[in-house]
Amino acid sequence: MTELPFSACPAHAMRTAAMAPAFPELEGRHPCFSTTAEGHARAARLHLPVAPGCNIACAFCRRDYNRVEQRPGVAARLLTPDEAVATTERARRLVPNLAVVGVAGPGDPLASDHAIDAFARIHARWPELTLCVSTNGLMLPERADDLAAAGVTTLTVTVNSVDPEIQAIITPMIAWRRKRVNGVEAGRRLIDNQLAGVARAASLGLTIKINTVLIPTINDHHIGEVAAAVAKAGARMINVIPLIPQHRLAHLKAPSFIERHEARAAAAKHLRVFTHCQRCRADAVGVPGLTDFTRDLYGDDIRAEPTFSHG
Ligand code: CLF
Ligand code: SF4
Repeated sequence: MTELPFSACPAHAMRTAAMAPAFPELEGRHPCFSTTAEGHARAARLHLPVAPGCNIACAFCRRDYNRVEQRPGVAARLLTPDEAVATTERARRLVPNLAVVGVAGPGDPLASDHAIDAFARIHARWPELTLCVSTNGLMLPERADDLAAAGVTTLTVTVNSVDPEIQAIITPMIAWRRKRVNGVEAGRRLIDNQLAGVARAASLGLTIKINTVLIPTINDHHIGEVAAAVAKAGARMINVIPLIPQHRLAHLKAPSFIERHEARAAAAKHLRVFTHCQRCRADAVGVPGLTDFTRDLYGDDIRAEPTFSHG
């Protein structure tokens, strides 16, 4: 197990510790739905990299298989649903405070059946584990019921814009009903599905967080509108994630401290803001930002495969 340097500054830790938990039933039981520093540090999560492909093309997404990079979209290897069950069994022995099993990539968990298959098997065997998924939301209206039936109770949807013109810059292309859709039409379809999917998942009782990638010059003036729209649809929290400039957005700067603060303040008018995000890998294991069991769990079993991801 590797101890990671704790990244929150003391002032931040004091401020968040002073606030009441957003979800008392999840506080200390789910690192990404705990809103106090103490609650965040208590429970570990296991990410199972079972999602092979993606159905949209985000301009900032560069998926990769390697052991070194700490960011979304990266995993050492892909797991089959069978391997995911065996990996969960090993992780339960290795990680004493394991409470959450999630799928957050490397591709989109709803672009194939792999994640839902893995969840159903894990839920049947260990119903006490909280199951968590992070998706781009394109397939959410169709798959929200399947997620709930498979035992998933916490959901993250990445919503980067609620304006199709802005979305067309961030995600210029999607695959919808076996056809490629481009530009503003793609943006409109993605946003409509995300909001309808959030509403459906909320009606099924899932607890929903939104991840919004803060992209300077593209959506930085628009974060409050995103937060207002997703709150209306049924989301309960938002996580504003600073862009990692790469792929087609490699020319942009990562948002500054002030830009991040302003975006979170705009979001906070509508939703509770999550501030402990560590931009995890798709195969991360441990408490985000505090402990890392990835090497203990996977050893040196690295397979170079084509790259897919979710961020
Ligand atoms: Fe994983 Fe995401 Fe579930 Fe957490 S991560 S699927 S909600 S169990 Fe958490 Fe990591 Fe940030 Fe994600 S710190 S990148 S928000
Ligand atoms: Fe797909 Fe996620 Fe990458 Fe976007 S960031 S292309 S949703 S894997």
